[in-house]
Amino acid sequence: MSEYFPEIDAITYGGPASEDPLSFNYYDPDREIGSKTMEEHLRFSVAYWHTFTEDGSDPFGVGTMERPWDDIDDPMEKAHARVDAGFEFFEKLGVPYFCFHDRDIAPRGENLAESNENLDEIVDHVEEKMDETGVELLWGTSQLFMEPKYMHGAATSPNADVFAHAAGQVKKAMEVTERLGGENFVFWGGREGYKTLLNSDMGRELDNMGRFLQMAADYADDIGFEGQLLIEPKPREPTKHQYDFDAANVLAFLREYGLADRFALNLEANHATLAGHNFRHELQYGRINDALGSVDANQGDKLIGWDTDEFPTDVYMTTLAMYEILENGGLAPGGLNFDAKVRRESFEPVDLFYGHVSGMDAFARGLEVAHELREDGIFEEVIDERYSSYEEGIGAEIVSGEADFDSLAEYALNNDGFDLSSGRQEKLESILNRYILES
Ligand code: XUL
Ligand code: CO
Repeated sequence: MSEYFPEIDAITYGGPASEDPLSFNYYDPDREIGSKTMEEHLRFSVAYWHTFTEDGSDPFGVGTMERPWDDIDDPMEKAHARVDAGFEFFEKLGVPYFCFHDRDIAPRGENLAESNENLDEIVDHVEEKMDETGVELLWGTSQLFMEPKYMHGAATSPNADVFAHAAGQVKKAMEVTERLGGENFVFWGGREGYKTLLNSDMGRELDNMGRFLQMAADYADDIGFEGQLLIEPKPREPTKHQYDFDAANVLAFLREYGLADRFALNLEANHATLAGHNFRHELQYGRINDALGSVDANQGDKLIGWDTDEFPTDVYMTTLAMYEILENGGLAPGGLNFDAKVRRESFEPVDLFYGHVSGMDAFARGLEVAHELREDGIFEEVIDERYSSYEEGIGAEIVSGEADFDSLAEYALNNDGFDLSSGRQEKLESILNRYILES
């Protein structure tokens, strides 16, 4: 069988001093951090779409990528070549997982039946490669946004035939995810949202989205899919008002439709910043609501107003993300999926390796620092102290429910001193920098 990336050897750990950019400076899969190895903490996954089907086109230009399967014309033959190339890539990089959309691993056919046939043929091949390499499926998902039929949305389309078609597509994608032992199944809203209320019935669309997700959860039960069901929030893109705007909005939706026990969140860094939050905010919001399920690891560019899906290299961000993930007790059965693509100017196959190595190292370093910060109780101590007035006296009465407005007013009328303390933000930021740079 041909090798698709012959110029690349397996990427190994070289240590912080290694100057080889095709080695890891920090990611040492078997190294124990606390009670787990780095590999177990980080659960890295490669996104099939960005790595094997992305062509580098943007609204201003055509594709730029040079890929080893470019010369193959037949779409099924090309899909098979991508599977072989994909598993060679996963093995050389040393990632335990990958993620896919139904339509990125196999080409769509003339109709749903033909698309399903294509998918079955490619999934047979994927299954063989999974058995051969031991690489596993973190999650599968359905691509419900690319084809013209989904122009008005899928579950929220005003056209019931489109709703039905989307259901048929998701049913099949769930079946193949189950067959491949996928640990999660993701719903990203795609075009679920609207451009104008002049032609949209928001209430009806939300009800339909609730119905669709209920049917999906029921079907997961029917086929015995034990993986986690995940919703991936994202604001503003591609529609103006996306229904799954951010973590808080998705949780409100799930509660309204009685779905909160069935779905957790797949939180993406670039989606967080597009929603006007930083990544840590979204992760913590998910965590405190017992809904932090998995992560799409990437970063955006604040000078560009769209989803640039860059590889996550910002160690400040990865440190705080790993802090939340450790606070969450880890991500399993979720993981860190690189929903990230190389720039269209980085068109050579080797750039796919550089991108992933830099992202894996940034998260591995973030894990090391976050672990140290927690071991030393740096923030915990400050936060506990900051809220200590709720541990005794009137604060304890507020928390226990003993206090009411009468008793609080009575207390306030007789209390004219406030023992306020400094927030010490600057001191904490300086300690955080010291840990990132020195620990
Ligand atoms: C879109 C996005 C998707 C989902 C899966 O912005 O992030 O790739 O992760 O559909
Ligand atoms: Co994503």
